[in-house]
Amino acid sequence: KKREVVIPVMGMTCAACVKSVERVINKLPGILEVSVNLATEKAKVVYDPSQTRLSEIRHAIEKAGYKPLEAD
Ligand code: 9UX
Repeated sequence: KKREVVIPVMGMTCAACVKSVERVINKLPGILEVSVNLATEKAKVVYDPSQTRLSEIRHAIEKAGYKPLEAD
């Protein structure tokens, strides 16, 4: 099973921020694709919801120092 979510993320100001967010999300189990866009301030994640919950993705973003808003 596969689910796609787009999460607005506040606080990313440079390309290294983008890489940090991508890295912490990619560490979670069952992550299939991650694409973070600095211009739109959104993280698109394709994942297996039986392995990682959306709340865990959001928590990983917060722990890295950024602010996830409500998913689209
Ligand atoms: Mo760039 Mo982001 O110097 O937390 S890494 S602003």
